[in-house]
Amino acid sequence: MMRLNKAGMVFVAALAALVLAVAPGCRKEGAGGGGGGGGDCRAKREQKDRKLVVGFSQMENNGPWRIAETASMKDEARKRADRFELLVTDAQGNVAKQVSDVEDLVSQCVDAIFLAPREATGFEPALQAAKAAGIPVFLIDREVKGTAGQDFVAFIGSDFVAEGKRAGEWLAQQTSGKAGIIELLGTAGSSVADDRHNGFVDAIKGHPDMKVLASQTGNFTRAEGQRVMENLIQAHQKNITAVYAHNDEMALGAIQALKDAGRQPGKDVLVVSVDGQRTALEAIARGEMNATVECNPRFGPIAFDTLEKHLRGERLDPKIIMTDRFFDQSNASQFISEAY
Ligand code: GYE
Repeated sequence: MMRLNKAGMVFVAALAALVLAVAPGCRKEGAGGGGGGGGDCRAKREQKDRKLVVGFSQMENNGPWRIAETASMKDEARKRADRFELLVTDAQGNVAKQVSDVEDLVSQCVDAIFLAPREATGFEPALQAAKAAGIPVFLIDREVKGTAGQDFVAFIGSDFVAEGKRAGEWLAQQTSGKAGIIELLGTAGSSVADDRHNGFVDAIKGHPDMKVLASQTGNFTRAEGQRVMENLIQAHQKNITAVYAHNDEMALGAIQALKDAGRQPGKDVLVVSVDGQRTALEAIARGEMNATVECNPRFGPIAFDTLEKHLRGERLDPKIIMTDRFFDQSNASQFISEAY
């Protein structure tokens, strides 16, 4: 063991004090406020032959669409398990929790983050922390306010305005431009709800006899869709001849409310929505629902392909748009077996 005289011991103590004083400052700088230690991240990134750790911040796992999305991300990570490890967080429908989930992933020094953001605003501090730590963030399925290539790398998802437009055009055609419509909106503050509303309004604006009797949020859930629809049936009665729901879960809730009120959804009230989940395709096949614009939740393959392109230094489009199909009476039953 090394022996120290008194002067030597004083020197070692002073050195230790200096290291303690300086260390926290160094850490903050590297991690950009992530709290986990920039030094630590750098050390981790320099390790050779390691798997890349990727975070997936999911907003919630309610309903078939979200469950299918999370499963697709996990399946794809499993297929690429030689190179990637996936950490999944669930914000349980709470934006504040989702922001701190992303900040936690940053402080764990993950190599990349897939973010499925519940709402379009509120993520600025989390995105800044990721940027400062050099962690690329890919938005999947919903957008946030900000600029691709700056606040995040790219958005991967559907064209929601086009989805709303397709629903509106279909309804205009089916009703020869005459309908009393209930619109069930998605979560307030989500990019999807805004876009699906705007696309629909745009498609029906040339049809003065297509009247939106009420637009109310059902928060993308079946239970809220049903409850809101019950109230709107009371208020608008027989004037209702069509429902446009921003997702299948709300459409299925509305169908239940219509049946309970003695109406015939699919026949005296046309129902169109978005997603293409199995229970919606089954409702179309039964004739209780009329059509749904596909919005594919199976993001795993395209998300990881996009990440790999980015890691190879390839240039990415700011918006990577999925192609969606359309399901109605003519084809719904043939897609039931592959649906989620
Ligand atoms: O349509 C809905 C889900 O963000 C595109 O969110 C997604 C939407 C999807 O809750 O069912």
